[in-house]
This record gives sequence, C-alpha cells and structure tokens, in this order.
Amino acid sequence: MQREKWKDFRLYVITAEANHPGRSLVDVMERTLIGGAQIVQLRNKTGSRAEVLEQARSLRALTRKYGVPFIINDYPDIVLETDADGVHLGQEDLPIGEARRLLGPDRMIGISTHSLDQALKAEREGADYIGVGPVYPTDTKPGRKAVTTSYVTEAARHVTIPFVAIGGITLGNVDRVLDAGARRICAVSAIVGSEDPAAACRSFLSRIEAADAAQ
Ligand code: 3NM
Repeated sequence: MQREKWKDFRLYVITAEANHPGRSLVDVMERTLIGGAQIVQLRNKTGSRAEVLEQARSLRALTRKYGVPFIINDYPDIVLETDADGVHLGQEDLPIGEARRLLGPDRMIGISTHSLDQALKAEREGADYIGVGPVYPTDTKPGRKAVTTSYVTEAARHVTIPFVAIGGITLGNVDRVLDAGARRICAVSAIVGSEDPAAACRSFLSRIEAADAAQ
C-alpha cells in the first residue's frame, strides 16, 4: 500500500500562519523542508474553502519537490482534488471509516487523540497514525487541557500504530517528551514562528536522533 511508505517520519510540521506575520506560507514551509521536516500538514481553521484549496495546491507542489508527504487538516475533497497524501481529522470530524471510503486505500488518515481510549479506538478503526496531545498547554490550539507526558508514556506502551506527540513542544522541553517515550514529534509555533525555521527543524531532529541512539 502506497501509504505504508510514509510512516517513517520523525518530525511533523503543521502550518500556522498566525505565527509568521509578514512571511509567506510557502517560504516558511520551504524553510522547514530545507531543515528536514518529514511530513507537512496544512491546517487552516479560519480561511475559506477557496483559500485552503489555493494553499493546498502550492504546498502540494512544494512538498512534491522535496519528496515529503503532504496532509490536509479536514477537507478530504481537497485531498483528492490536489492529490495530497492524506487527511488529518479531529475527534469531531468525519469518522475514520468514512474518510477511508472517500480516500481509498492509498492515502494516510491521521487523527488527533487526547486519551488512550481515543487512541485505541482510532487504531481499531484503521487510522495510520495518531496525534497525542496537547502535551503542554498551547496558544496554537487554545482551550484544550494538556494531557501531560503521562499520556505520551501510555501511548508508547499501548499504541501499536505510529503516534506523534504534539502541543506546546519546544526545544526547551522536547527531551522530556522523548524521555516519556515519544519518537515522533510535532512542533508548530516553535518551528514556523522561529526566526530560522530550518535551524529549528535541524535542532529538533538532532534531539530525536539522540534519543534514538540512547535507546
Ligand atoms: N493539535 P504548538 S495541539 C494543532 O493536541 C494541534 O491535538 C493538538 O502547536 C492536539 O506546537 C496543536 O504551537 C497545536 O503548540 C500544536
């Protein structure tokens, strides 16, 4: 299956335009790819469908140039229209089975989870990966209670599909998240809001690699 080949990512980056006023989406995301981002998600919770479609087209072309999978938050129709590699769902979005029916066997389906019960349900329903978070409180997804590193440890023990720790992760706390058992990290504001997104990606990757080597 085509989607199997994308599961090896370690560093997952999500767009967040509010974090880089005055700098273009494509420019900032290209910098993350130069720095080694291994999967890119377009997340636009406020724009129109037309805007999301336009951004998806640009990021599809960019990620293809770097050979990196491209995921879109919601909008399975735009996934198909732009030939993206998958969709990312929230707990309130369409069910995984419905997304699979729409997208077929070759595209990835990821879903945000905030408890082990949700993680195990996602696994049973055929998700390709899950998000585990928010590990720490974050302004990028306000109003959601932090799950702390104890959920990361539970996921590491009980979840068999790839899981990516997310939410409030910075270079200042990523080692604690890795120590708790994460091997895939998503950082948003700490990367796209950084002065130098490429350098931020390189730093995150070297921390993840160090944790791997210490295992
Ligand atoms: N999803 P930052 S936390 C988009 O827990 C998103 O499901 C989360 O951004 C979840 O790295 C989050 O800036 C925001 O905290 C992550």
